[in-house]
Amino acid sequence: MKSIDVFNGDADGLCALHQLRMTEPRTAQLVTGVKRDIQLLSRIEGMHHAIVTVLDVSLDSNRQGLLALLTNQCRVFYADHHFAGDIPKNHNLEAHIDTHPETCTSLIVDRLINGKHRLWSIVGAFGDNLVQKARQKAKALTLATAQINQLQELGELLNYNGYGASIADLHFAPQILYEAVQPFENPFDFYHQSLMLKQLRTGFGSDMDKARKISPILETMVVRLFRLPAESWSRRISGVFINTKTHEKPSKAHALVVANTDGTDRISVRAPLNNKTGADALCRAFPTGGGRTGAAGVNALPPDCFQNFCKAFEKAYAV
Ligand SMILES: [Mn+2]
Repeated sequence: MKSIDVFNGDADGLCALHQLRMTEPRTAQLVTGVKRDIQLLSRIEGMHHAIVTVLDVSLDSNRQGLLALLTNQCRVFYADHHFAGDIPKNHNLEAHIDTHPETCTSLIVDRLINGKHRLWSIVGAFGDNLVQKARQKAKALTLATAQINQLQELGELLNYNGYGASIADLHFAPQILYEAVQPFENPFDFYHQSLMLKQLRTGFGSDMDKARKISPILETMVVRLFRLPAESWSRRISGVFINTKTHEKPSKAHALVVANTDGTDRISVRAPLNNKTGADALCRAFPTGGGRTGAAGVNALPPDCFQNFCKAFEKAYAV
């Protein structure tokens, strides 16, 4: 039977698949995309009798594709931490869904394989901004502070690479980055040897220098909202930028706006770090919105909704 590995093109998706394939090696067709490109199953819904592994993309967003695959007698293994809605009951579906805000797909896989490649699960958790959780796991392995910082930087740089409107915005197509990581059982070896990682570090530094000059366009006691210009570097840095801002002021909710080429706005929302609630509900109230309780977004907000979004954002986190 043909195997297909479907994974989100961010650090969490990549590290989840890497852990699984080190544990259970398999030659598979890879299906992935930029981090925001989550409707990955729509690309393969015509497949029959395949073994499909799906990682780190919302089941609810892929429901149609999933049901088609199950109808076509595919066997599907699904691990994820995004909003799933009803999980279809089907003997060909093995679903491991945990939407707890302090977990991610790499940590779900870590649990399933009994911590066999825990270092990579920690990289994935850092990538998904679960900094406390990742540090706690790393400390339990008695890693030195310098090593923990390396895993964090690795997670953040892999995650940084996933952000963009299309593959053209990215330094590397996620599939290429995954294939570069694949030979490395130990993330520290990849950290020290990879020239691709070096290139990501340089690109990240230059994007971040530009972003640091940007001030919030709205700031209250409870929220901050930023807008970055509609350029490739903004789209690449947006994820790390908003995470950095959130850590600067952990009691405030954050939103970041970057215009799409069609005039709509792409919005990322982070709930306050010390109260990871409400981001998903806020974003789902707008067309093309979705996500998790702590981190969510609106893919294409019509320009005439922007003021309403600002009001709803302030209101969602008003004390
Ligand atoms: Mn994730």
